[in-house]
Amino acid sequence: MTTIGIIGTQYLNFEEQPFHENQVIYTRKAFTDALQTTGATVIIIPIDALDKIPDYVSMVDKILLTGGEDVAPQFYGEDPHRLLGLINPDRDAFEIAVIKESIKQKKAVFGVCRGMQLMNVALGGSLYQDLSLASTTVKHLQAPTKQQFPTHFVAVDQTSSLNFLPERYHVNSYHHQAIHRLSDELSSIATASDGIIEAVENKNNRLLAVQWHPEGTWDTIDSEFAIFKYFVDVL
Ligand SMILES: [Mn+2]
Repeated sequence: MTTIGIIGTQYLNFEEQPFHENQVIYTRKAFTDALQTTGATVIIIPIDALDKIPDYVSMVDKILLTGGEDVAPQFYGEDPHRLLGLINPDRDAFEIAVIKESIKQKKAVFGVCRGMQLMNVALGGSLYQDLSLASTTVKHLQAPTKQQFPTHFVAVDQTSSLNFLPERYHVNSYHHQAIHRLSDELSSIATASDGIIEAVENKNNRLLAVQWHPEGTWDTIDSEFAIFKYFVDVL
């Protein structure tokens, strides 16, 4: 049995919360559905004091970092650009410490979207605060097009952990930020046609992350469910 800990997302702002104006900690059901379908046991870990992190990480076999807010640029030494979106520095600090503790305890970490960007920042990399600051014409923010529709291609490194995906692969895309300076501790293993990094890994430290949203397609596209299977069974 493999136990996966998902770091919970927070709704803190009244105007964006549908839960009777109560602040909540939550995760997308698609994540728990996909992971439970692999046979994994899943728990949601609330954001807490940093000194609790060794306990939380020790309770699980692997960690999932989900999507959400922009990573606060203070964590890579920049001021906020005017196109920066909503941030939650408490969540950033907690998840950055979770990544470092997971490496220390030799536990695997899988990041999705913001989770990939945060992994890069945690390991010394930086982000484009908005894709208009990068030279690209590919549409990486496909909303309002639904998540079950892949919209742009990526080239997958066939020597990487994601070699069970085809070299020319089609993914959905819901990001307005992207990796700028890649961490020395990560390798780019998938890129869009404009050069934007779409997946990273560190095999020695059991780190893997994708910029797209496999939880939006896991129940309709076999290769996307295979990413969750790889996370639970292999990573
Ligand atoms: Mn993209």
